[in-house]
Parts: sequence; C-alpha cells; structure tokens
Amino acid sequence: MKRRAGEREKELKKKKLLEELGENRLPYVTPADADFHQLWKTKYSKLIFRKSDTVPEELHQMVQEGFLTLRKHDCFFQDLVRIKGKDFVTPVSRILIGNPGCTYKYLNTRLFTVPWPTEGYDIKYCSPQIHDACKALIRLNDYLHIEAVKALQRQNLFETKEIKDTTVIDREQNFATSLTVKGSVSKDQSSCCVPEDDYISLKNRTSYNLTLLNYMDPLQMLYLKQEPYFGMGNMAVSWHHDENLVERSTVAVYSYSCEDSAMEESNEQKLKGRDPAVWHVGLKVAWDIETPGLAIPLHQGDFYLMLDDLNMTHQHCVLAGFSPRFSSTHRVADVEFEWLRQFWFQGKRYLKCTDWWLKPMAKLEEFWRQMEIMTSLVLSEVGKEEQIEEQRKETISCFLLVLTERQRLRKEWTARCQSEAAESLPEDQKPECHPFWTDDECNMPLPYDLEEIIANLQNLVQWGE
Ligand code: DGR
Ligand code: NI
Repeated sequence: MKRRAGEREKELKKKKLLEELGENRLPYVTPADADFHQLWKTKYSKLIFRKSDTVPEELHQMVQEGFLTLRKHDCFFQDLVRIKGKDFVTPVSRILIGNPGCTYKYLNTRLFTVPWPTEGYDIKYCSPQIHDACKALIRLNDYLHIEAVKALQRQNLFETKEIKDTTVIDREQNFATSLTVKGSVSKDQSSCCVPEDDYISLKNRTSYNLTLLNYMDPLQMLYLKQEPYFGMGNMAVSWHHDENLVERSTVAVYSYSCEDSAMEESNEQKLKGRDPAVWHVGLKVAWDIETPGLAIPLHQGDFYLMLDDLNMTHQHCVLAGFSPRFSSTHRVADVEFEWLRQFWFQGKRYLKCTDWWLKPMAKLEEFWRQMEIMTSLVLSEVGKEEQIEEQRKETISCFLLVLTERQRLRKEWTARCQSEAAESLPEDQKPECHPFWTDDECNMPLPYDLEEIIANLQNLVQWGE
C-alpha cells in the first residue's frame, strides 16, 4: 500500500519517544488534581463537558432505550479496519446512523448510514423498535446541534475572520451581545453587525449529518491495549484524530456507560491517576510532551464537545472502565467516494436494520458495469493503429494511469478480504469481495486481474508498434 512519507516520519518520532520514555510516564491530570481546571482553561479550552443532569430526562430515556434496542437486534459490528497497511478487527463494535445516503470513512473503512427518519423519505425498518431507536438518535442529534451552537457562541468561535481589536476583557460582554444580536439575525436579516458568513459557517460546522455509535463490553474483551504515554490504563480506542470531517466542525459525543448505581467511585481514589472502573476520554496536545494530558471521567448520560480545531491540535483516546458502554458520536462528515467494494466488504450487516442501500448499490453497480464496458471499448480502440503515433502513446499513457490504480485497488481489496483478521470473523460477517469474477464467467468484457492488459499497454508505449 502507498503511504505518505510524512506518515512514516511520524511513526519514527513516536517510536523514539516511547523508547526514551522507557518505564517512565508523562504526567496527566484528572478532576481530582488541584491544577485540573487551570490546565483545562489554558490548554484544553475547546473541550466542553456537560454532566448528565443538564440533559432532559426524557431524552436520556429515549436514547438509552435506543442503544439497548440496537444491541438486542445485533446491529453493532466490529469493523475490519486497515491501519498502516495492516488489518485489524476493532475491539469496539459500531453502527452508523444518519441522513439517508450518507457515509463515513474511518481507518480505511467506509460505513453506510442506517437512515434516521427523514422528511421526504420512505424508509423501511426491519422492526418498529429500530425505527424508534433511529428516531431517538435524530432527537439527540438536534439537541447536540443546539448545544454546540451555544457553546461556540459563548466562546466567540463562530467568526470566519479574526476580530483583531477585541481584548480579553471584552469577552464576557461580547458573549452577551453576540447572543442577542444572533437572536435578531434569524428573524430580521437586515440586522447589521454579524456577518452572514459567520452565521453560515457556524451552522455548517455543527449540522451533524450522522452519528457513529460505539459499543464495548470490557468483560467480553480478552485483551485491551495499554495507554502507552501517560499510563492511563486500558484503552478501547487508541490515540487518534477523527478523520474525514468538515474542517473545524464540532464533534459531539453522548456517553452511556451501564454502571449500576451501587458501583460508586472505587473506594477512595487515594491512588494517583484515573479510576480504572470508570470510562474516560483522554486528551493530549499533538506533538507536545510538555503539556500534561487530561483524563475526563464519563458517567451515565454525560456528553462532551470537541469545538472548532480541537480535533486537529489535540488527539483523543477512549479509556475503558469496567461496565459495558455505548456512545453516540455526532459528526459533520465530509464529501466522499469509493462505495461498492466498501459496502460488500461489510457483508450483509446492513440488512439487519434496513434494505435502504440495496437499491442505490444496484444502480451503482450498473454504472460500474458500463464503466467496465467503456474500458474495454477504449482498449480495443487504442489497439488500432489508425492514429498518429505520438497521440496514441499519449492516450495509452493516460489510460495506463487509470488502469494501474484500478489494479492496485483491486489487489488491495482482494487482500483485505482474505486477511487473517477477515478469516477470524463469524461466517455471516465475512467480507465479500464484490464485484469479482473469473475468466470463464464471460459476461464481463475484461478480466478481473488487469496485470496482462497493463503489461501489454506498457510495451506499446515503450516500444511503439
Ligand atoms: O467517547 C467516545 O466514544 C469517542 C469515540 C471516538 O473517539 N471515536 N473516534 C473515531 O471513531 C475515529 C477514529 C479514527 C478516525 N476517525 C474517527
Ligand atoms: Ni475519535
């Protein structure tokens, strides 16, 4: 697989730092530490945290019931992801829910939304409870959108342009006026003061089109990676930046750990560091070993927001507690390509909830088939010797680029479907390498393996006739 040079450099730097650390660990703080709030205010101010009691009880109930329904219907799946050219099955199980037709690609795996109920779409769900679960999540989505808008306004993070002459002293006052001005803008477009660009960008960066749901029961996991830099303990998700999001968009995460109310904080946290029984989100400043890390405990129904560029400047990880835990991570996913093989790679999991994707996938495959036919027509055309030598060579060179890339991707997908990790999955979750055909299935105009065709074309451009 092709990898950028920068990526390899980062790997080396990481390895070197870990070697230097040896048995030592970098410092990190939790709310139990005296300097926690100071550090948060200065180095992690774009992380917003809200306790569960700020969220309407009715919403908690709907959403938590939704999670349990989806688990009961076996809608969560561990993904077969590819990191640095290696295949892994994730410890966390996931399902993507969102606007009809949206997808989200993370760690080289594109997930397809189970559509939430959307006006103008007639979506069939495999059960009324699954419909209700999707509806609960769009309600949560609306709620988190509003909370994110409020948080951004409060921090004055909605401007597209820097306002240079605003001093720190003005901030609080600014906040008050910005809210009132904003309120009038929506009613009266003629108001001055707040540029319309800002208002649009504020909306764009918080209008979540999907949520990626996570589920993990630590007791079902034989092995979890240890957090390597700070010694934060078991990780459900390693350090990362979220990928393929609209730039500077907010990520909102609702967390539901199924802790029984008897299980209070493990008796007196006299020991240093985070409570291993409790789920946490970990944060660190990217490429900075001076600033201590942060571990924020997440109890049943808490949520947090990663505002603005926090996801770029910082990395985060998910630290496992003892109880099973769901999370709903709301995102503004970016524009996209590469659907067919990604879809079939995930077997038939989507049929668990809805048949929504079958029609668009059939349509897409029809187009893809036409592309295969077009490719064969171009091939027979460049095989003819009617054109001027130079022109012909140029055409073939261009075409070679396309075919080589197609062949590379086909090989990569064939390998992913046959990896050891893939073989380890249960039968009904095995990836399907599709489209795929053998030479004797002669309804296809060209072979699946393009090696020979590519070699022939290479000869033509190198040697002419
Ligand atoms: O609190 C949480 O459950 C956080 C979940 C989380 O950080 N998810 N991140 C991703 O799913 C992810 C991973 C890699 C690239 N893009 C997104
Ligand atoms: Ni993440």
